Amino acid sequence: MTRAWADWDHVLKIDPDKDLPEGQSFEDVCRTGTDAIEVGGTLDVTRDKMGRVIDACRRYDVPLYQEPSNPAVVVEHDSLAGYLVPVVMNAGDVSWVTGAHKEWVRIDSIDWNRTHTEAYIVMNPDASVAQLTGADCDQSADDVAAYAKVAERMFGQEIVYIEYSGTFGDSEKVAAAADVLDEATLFYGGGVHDYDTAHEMGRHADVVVVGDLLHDEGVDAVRETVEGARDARAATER
Ligand code: 1GP
Repeated sequence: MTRAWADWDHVLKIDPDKDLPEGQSFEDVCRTGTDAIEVGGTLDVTRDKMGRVIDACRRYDVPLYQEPSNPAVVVEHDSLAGYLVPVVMNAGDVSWVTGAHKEWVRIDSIDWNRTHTEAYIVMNPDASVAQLTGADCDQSADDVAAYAKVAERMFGQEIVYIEYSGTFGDSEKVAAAADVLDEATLFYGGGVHDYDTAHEMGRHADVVVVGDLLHDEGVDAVRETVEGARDARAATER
């Protein structure tokens, strides 16, 4: 089955705990040209905050996904295209591999057709996600490639996500993961802030994820990153 993300170049991640720049609306956000919106954050996220962002975005024509950081913030909403649930391959705390998931699956109402996982490789030790999950971020390009292969071949993951949240990462490590993946879609996120950074990571990753830029700089800056990711895809003809 072909998944929606096979055609994506760009994802915008909205942190429900952060505001939009003054004067900007969720309508502006949904018109940036991004292929999909993920609603999720690591800290201080509640179901209410999640719900508010989903409500504000749902009338526009962009697929909306929730990325829940734990089962307590999962929002059931018909307007969601689905749930992208993180699994952290290099977590020190096994809760982030199977523990939180084990609690979630006790709920009877899970819609498995709309529930998918993302195999994170967390690479920035200063990021909240690294600290929360106890991730070992000291990974060479070979290590990253090996984790990517484990995710795809042993754990059957359809999305491998190299996460440098808050800082721009090492494109050689992203390229190393891209080289070993066959079927899985490679996401890259972290520190993408303009056309050039989006283009650079978009040359290796299938999908460039942009987060903080929206809250810090706003929709025009995001639009530039959409162009960078698209042009990179066109140039590499993936
Ligand atoms: C965060 O990968 C995303 O989960 C995007 O990172 O906020 O650094 O853009 P930034």
